[in-house]
Parts: sequence; C-alpha cells; structure tokens
Amino acid sequence: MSIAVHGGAIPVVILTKSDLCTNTGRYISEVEQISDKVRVHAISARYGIGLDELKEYMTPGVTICLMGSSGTGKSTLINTLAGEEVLKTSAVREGDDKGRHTTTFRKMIELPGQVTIIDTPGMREIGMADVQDGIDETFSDILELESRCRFRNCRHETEPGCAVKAAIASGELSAERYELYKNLGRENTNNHARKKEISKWAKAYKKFNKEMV
Ligand SMILES: Nc1nc2c(ncn2[C@@H]2O[C@H](COP(=O)(O)OP(=O)(O)OP(=O)(O)O)[C@@H](O)[C@H]2O)c(=O)[nH]1
Ligand SMILES: [Mg+2]
Repeated sequence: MSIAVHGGAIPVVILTKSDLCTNTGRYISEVEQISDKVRVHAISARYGIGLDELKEYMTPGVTICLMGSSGTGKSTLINTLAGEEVLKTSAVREGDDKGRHTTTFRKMIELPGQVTIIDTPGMREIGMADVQDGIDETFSDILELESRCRFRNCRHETEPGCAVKAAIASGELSAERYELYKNLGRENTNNHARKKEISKWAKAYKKFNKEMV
C-alpha cells in the first residue's frame, strides 16, 4: 500500500477468494484499520462475487495495476474481467497454499471500455527501499502525534509527555496500527531527520486545512 501511495497511485485492497472464507467482514475491517485512506473489497473471481464493487474503478482511460503474492488470483481476476482466458493461471501448491509464480512478466491488457490493467508476477518479498514517503503518507496521523511528544527524540517507550502512548491509551490510535508503523519503519531506513521534517509538513498542512474550513 505504501508503495502504491509513493508511486502516486490510489491504493485499493482486494481480498481474493472470498468463496473460501466464511467471515470476510472480519478481514475487511482488519485491513480498514491499517489506514482510513484505503478502500477494501472482498471478491471471488471464480464465482463472480463482489465484482460489481470494482466497476467504479474501471473508468475510461484508467490504468490499473494488480500487485500481490503469487497464487492470490491476480491473473484469474483479469481473466474474469476480460471474459476470456487471456492469462495463464495455475493451482497453488498443496500443503502450504503458496503460488507457483505462474506469471513471470508484467503484462498489459486492454479491457473493454478503455480500461488498461497490468498483471504482475507475484511478489516474493517486497523491497521497502525508497517507500518512506508512502509510509509517511499512510501513517501521517502517527507522524503528527510524534511531533507532539514532549521530547524530540521520544522513543514512545517510557518517556513522559509521550503523545503516541497517550493516544494509544485513549483509544485514539490503535496499538496494532502503531506496531505496524514501527515495523515498517524498522524495515526501512529509520531516518529521524526526515521524519521530523515530514511531521512539520503534516502539521502545517493540518493547520492550513483548518483555516480553510
Ligand atoms: N476458490 C478460488 N480460487 C481462486 C479464485 N481466484 C483464483 N483462484 C485460484 O487460485 C490459483 C492461483 O491463481 P492465479 O490467478 O494463477 O494467481 P496469481 O496471483 O496470478 O499468481 P502468480 O501469477 O503466481 O503471481 C488458481 O488455481 C486459481 O484458480 C477465487 O476467487 N476462488
Ligand atoms: Mg498470475
């Protein structure tokens, strides 16, 4: 998601194979908790469930890119949307349900209605290099909180006057979401100076928005 934001795209999360799941609602709300900037849809390409929800994205001239692990059903979804088998798909491995990296090259497909859709090979692992902007955008509320801590170098552990801990205690920020942010930051380079600069920007932006109301 952060990669998509960084690239200037609008991220949409599609939970596939909803026919294999009895409580999709739970998973939808789990993803929704990560960020209120992202919309989530549960679909089944095999049974045509939830595909109506995707129609609103398929406006003339749009380019859609599917990203996700191998075996999640990206190519199958495109085949269903195309109404014919334009892409090869294959069953996931028995035992661990992992994909077989069936798609090996990016492929651009023109769907009816001037919609371009790009199929990509399933990701083995996502390199987090250079996606700090996307992370910052997704978690701008946490950056803003960090800027309100009493100490500039607050680690949000035992320091007094910590706005992050206070927000978690009051329920304003979910502990899980903060953990996720922390882990992403760790995976990426933890550049404190940049974070501070961005939080300053986030603050100014918020102020500007308030003044505009
Ligand atoms: N039950 C169920 N199976 C599905 C659905 N969509 C895809 N599959 C199956 O999942 C397997 C993998 O689908 P693919 O479309 O090849 O997956 P992919 O994401 O393109 O995988 P890579 O090309 O390896 O990245 C195939 O056996 C599909 O039939 C679905 O909605 N329901
Ligand atoms: Mg594929």
